[in-house]
Amino acid sequence: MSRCAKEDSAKKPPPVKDDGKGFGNVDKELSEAIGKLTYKDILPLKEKGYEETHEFLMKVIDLLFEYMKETYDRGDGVGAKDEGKGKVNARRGKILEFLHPEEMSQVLDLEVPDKPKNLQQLVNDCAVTLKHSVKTGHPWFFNQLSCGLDIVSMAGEWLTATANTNMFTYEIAPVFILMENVVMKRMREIIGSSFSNGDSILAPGGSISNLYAFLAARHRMFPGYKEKGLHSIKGQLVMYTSDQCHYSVRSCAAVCGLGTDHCVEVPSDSRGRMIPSELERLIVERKKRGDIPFFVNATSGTTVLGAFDPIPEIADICQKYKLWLHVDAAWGGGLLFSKKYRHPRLTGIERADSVTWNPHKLMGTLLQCSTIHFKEDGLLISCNQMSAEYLFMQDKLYDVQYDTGDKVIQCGRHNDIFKLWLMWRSKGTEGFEKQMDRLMELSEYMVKRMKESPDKFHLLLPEPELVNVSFWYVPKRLRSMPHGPEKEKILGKLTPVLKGRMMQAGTLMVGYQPLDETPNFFRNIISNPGVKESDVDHLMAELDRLGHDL
Ligand code: ABU
Repeated sequence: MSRCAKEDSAKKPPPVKDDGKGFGNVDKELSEAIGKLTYKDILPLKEKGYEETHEFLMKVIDLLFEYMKETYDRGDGVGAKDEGKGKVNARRGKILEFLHPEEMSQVLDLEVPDKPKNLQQLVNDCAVTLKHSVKTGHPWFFNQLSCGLDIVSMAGEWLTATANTNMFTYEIAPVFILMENVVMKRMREIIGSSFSNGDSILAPGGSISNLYAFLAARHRMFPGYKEKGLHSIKGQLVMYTSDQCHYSVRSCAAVCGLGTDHCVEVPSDSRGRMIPSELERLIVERKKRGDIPFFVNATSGTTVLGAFDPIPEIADICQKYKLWLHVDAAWGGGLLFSKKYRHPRLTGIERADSVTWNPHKLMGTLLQCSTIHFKEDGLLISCNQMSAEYLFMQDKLYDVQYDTGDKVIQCGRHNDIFKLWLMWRSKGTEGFEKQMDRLMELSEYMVKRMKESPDKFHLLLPEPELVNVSFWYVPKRLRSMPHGPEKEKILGKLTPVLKGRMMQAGTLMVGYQPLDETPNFFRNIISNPGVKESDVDHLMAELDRLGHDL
C-alpha cells in the first residue's frame, strides 16, 4: 500500500462495497419480476424474451444517459445543489472521485462468481462501474490527446457493438467494408491527390499503423524478406526519426529485427522539430559504415510539444537517398481539414509514401479509430497476405478484393469505421474544418491568458503549433525568483504534487511529464470540441486555487 493510501485509510472507516447509490438521478430499479431474472430469461436463451430484454437494456441506457449528463455537467461549483431537489450532490462538476487502487479494490465487488447474478445486480454493476469511471469527455479533462465524447460517434459505437461483426471479410461485414473503402478514399484525397489511387486500412491504434508503414517500406525495398527472412537483406537496415517522435517508431525497430540501436534519433530544434541537416548528416554517416538507411519517419504533431517536422526538406532528403518517407500524423492529421492551419504545418505531406492519421485524436471519433494510408496500391496485400484457406477463399461468390482482412497481420479486425462514417455524415467535411479551427482558437486563447499572468504561468513554447500547451504553474513563493534551471528543478518537483491535488479534488485533469533534460511540466490538450473559453478560465483558476501555496 502506498504511503498516501496508508495515511488516508488510517483516517477513514473500512470501506463498504459500493451499490451504485449516489450515481445519477435515475431510478436504478428494474421491476421486481424482471430484476430477479437471469441471463437465461432474456435473449438469446429465452426465445421471444423481448419484454424482459427491453426492460433490462433500457435501464442500462438510462444509466449511460446519466453518465453523459454528468460528463457534460460543470456544476455550479463543487457540491452544487441538484436543480429542484435541494439536495447537495458532491458529484456535480467533477471528472472523477479518486481512490487509490487498494481503496478502489475494496469498494468494488469485482468477483467473477460461480453462480449467475440476477439482472438487477447487473444493472447495479453498470451503475457502480460508471460511478467510478473517469469522465474523459468532461470539458475539464485536458489530460490526453483523446478527450471528449461525441454523441453521434458514440451512437455509431453502440450500433457497431450490436452488429458485432468482424471486419476481415465482405461476407460478414458487407456494409462496413464498403464504408471503409469510401471513407479511406476520402481521407487519402484530403492528404493529397497523389494518394487518391493508393490504399488504406483501419488499424488498432497509431502504433500499429506505424508498424504497417514500416512493414510495407521494407517489403517495397526487399520483397524477398517475406519468404526468405533476415538473410534476404545483406546489411544493417537503419531507420530515422526525430528525438521527439512517438515511442512506437522505436518499437518498430525492436520488433522487426533492426534493434533500437538502428533507429537513429535525429536531434530536434528548440520547438521540437526535426533538424533536416542533422538527418542528412546521420544518413551519410551510416551509409559510410556500409549500413542501409531505408526509412524516415517525420512526425506531424509530436505527443508532448505538438511539433511538426518540416516535411518538404525531409522529403527532399528522402528523394535524394531513395528512402521511404512515412509521416506519423496520428495526432496532427486532423489539421488537414483546416485551410487556416494546414499550412505550413502539413505542407508536403502528399510527398510521403505513407501516412498515419488517427481520427480518435483531434477529430474526436470515439476510441479507437486509427488509419494508415499508402500512396501505392497493392503493397499492403502483397506484404501481409497469408491467404488463409479457411477465411480468404479465392472462389467465393463475390469479388474477393473486398476481403480486406488479408491485407493485415491481424486476423480479426474490430469495426472502427461505422462511428467515423456516421460522425462524418453528421458534420460534413465542413464541420470537421470548423472543429479544427475552434480547437486551435481555444488553445490560442489559453496561451494569451497565460501570457497575461506571467508570474503564475511559465510557457515552455510561447507559440505552440498545435493544441498542446506546455507550461509550469508557479506558486506564490517562487514568483519573485528569476526563471532558470534552478527554478525549473523546483517546479519539476511541484508539478506532480499539483497533479495529485487535482486528482484528489476531481475538478481538473491535466497531464505532465519531463522531456529530455527539462523537468516535469504540464502539457494541456484541448481536443474536446465541447470546451469553451470559460473552461480554460476554470483551468487557470483551479490551478491557482490548488497550487498557490505549494
Ligand atoms: N500516443 C497515445 C496518446 C498519448 C496521450 O494521450 O498523451
